[in-house]
Amino acid sequence: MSQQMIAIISVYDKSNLETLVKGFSENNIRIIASGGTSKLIRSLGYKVEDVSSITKAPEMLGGRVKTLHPAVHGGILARDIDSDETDLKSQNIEKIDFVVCNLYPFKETIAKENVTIADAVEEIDIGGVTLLRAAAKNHERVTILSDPNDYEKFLVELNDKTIGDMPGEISKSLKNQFALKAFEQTANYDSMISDYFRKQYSSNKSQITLRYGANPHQKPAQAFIASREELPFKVLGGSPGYINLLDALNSWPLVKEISASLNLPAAASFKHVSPAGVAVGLPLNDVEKQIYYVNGIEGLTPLACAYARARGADRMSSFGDWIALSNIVDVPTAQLISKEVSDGIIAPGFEPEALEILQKKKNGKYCVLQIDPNYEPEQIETRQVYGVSLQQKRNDAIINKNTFREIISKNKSLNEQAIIDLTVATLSLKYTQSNSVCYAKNGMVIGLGAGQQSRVHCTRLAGDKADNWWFRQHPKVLGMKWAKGTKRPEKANAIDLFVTNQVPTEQPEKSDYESKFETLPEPLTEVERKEWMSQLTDVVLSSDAFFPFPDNVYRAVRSGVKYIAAPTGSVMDKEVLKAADSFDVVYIENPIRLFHH
Ligand code: 93A
Repeated sequence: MSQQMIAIISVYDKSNLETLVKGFSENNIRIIASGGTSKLIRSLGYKVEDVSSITKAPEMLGGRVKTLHPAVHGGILARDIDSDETDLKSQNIEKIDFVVCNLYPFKETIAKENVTIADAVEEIDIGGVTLLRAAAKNHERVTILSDPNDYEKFLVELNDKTIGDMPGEISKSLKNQFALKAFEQTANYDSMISDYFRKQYSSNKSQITLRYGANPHQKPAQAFIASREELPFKVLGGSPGYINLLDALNSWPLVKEISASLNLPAAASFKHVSPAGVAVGLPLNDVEKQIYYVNGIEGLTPLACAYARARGADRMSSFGDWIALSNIVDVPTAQLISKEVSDGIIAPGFEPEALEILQKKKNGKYCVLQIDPNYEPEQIETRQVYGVSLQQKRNDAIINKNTFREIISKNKSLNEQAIIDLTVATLSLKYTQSNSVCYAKNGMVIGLGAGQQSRVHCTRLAGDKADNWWFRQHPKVLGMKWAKGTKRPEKANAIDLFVTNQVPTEQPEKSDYESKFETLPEPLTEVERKEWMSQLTDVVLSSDAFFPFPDNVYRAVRSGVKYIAAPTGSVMDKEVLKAADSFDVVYIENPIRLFHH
């Protein structure tokens, strides 16, 4: 390294440049720079050569080719090995030791109003990115400075003659750090460019602009996929919002997986990125038909039954839901949906007449998404929270009947229906905001406690919902005489007050409640409640993580729970199991924890 060291400088952002150039000259480093940069250095009174002095070629194409030349890139990329030395010698190229570069302001340019594609194209830096990449690639030998804020730190080492064997050597750790920064810069730069052109050339294919994010003031907002030419879904109606897509992309895999595990059509009714109802298409009895508002409808298909159950489980929560269906949507299912207040649907396909029905909903604004059923997301998923990227392998755990083999209670009898219900409940938890506990029966979720910080609160919330579901089937509810014109959601609200023993006694709420009925129903007595609850049996319960205390079991059995699936690992496992055994509950150790956030 007895030869004079060489630095090549090509910077758009010329801040701090004088300090750096001064440092280079004091260390007798030869400076080569591109047009504008060399002009500035010269005007500051420092010695500088133009890039053309080594390339023997002028800058051309209006600046599009400034540094793109073997004399530059050969000089940067050459290693300290004989074959590279021979190549350089034969081409009369000198090694470059320092590269200083920052890029054209693509981001700032596209942020300007009325920017044209031609404007944007001119701001795509090619030579600079190549300088950054080449130098970063060869960072074992070359130092790459891509940030004017790093010049001082660099000069401290440049002036420190104790680093390495030769003057001018930069420590390995600083070279590594600078190389990483350059790689991050080119990666970010490229993603800005592809983001811009995705919006220009692939709008409504691999990218859709959203009205806003989670809230109306969160603009701009978009959805896109970089790994495919098209998003995995097509918009067949309306325009999805940010939360719609969160619902769609959580509810679709849920119904897909339930259907694959049980070989039955599945439906989900989502609100705020957790299920309000989930079910498979088992036939409905007369009471179920009545409480799910599908009595009198002929020709209910298995898919229609699945949706009727999913929608009917917790009608208040499902008001304005997002629907996911595992199968091609048929006319009877579309007809059921057309009568409900709902925000949108995702399904693998639609019969033409069914699609027509759905496209008419909400004055044509009903959001209809068709998912590619063969779409498989990438294994690694990334998201950003408060500027920090979080990355994990997707939760690709398969839940099926094999999940429920490890029965650790004394009672070990598990029947087919319980396995169906456990599969529905457990898969539902996989796509529910944690903590979560789910009660299921008859192939459907009947109570789900989501997003509670305490597990027993989930168990209580879900249990209370299961109880409400059961009380809605009480003869006093089935026999309610409604005032003319009372709408479905109003009925759901009144029934909820009635079954939860919260019939209003104060005005104006009392009159409001009473106005919904033609004949006011007699409240359920304590005896009637007890008697009715004793008939709720064979309920399954699944928990997304272990029970820390037996109180969960005590609460669960009060809602007819006979089967529990939960992970173990609590210091209280024995106590929990003892409690389950004391009620003859079948307790299954689910080997997989299912937190979801
Ligand atoms: O148009 S370019 O992509 N072609 C090039 O060969 C090239 N080499 C460096 N732009 C190029 N650069 C960029 O020029 C650098 O990344 C830097 O941002 C800018 C510095 O130009 P000047 O020295 O003329 O001010």
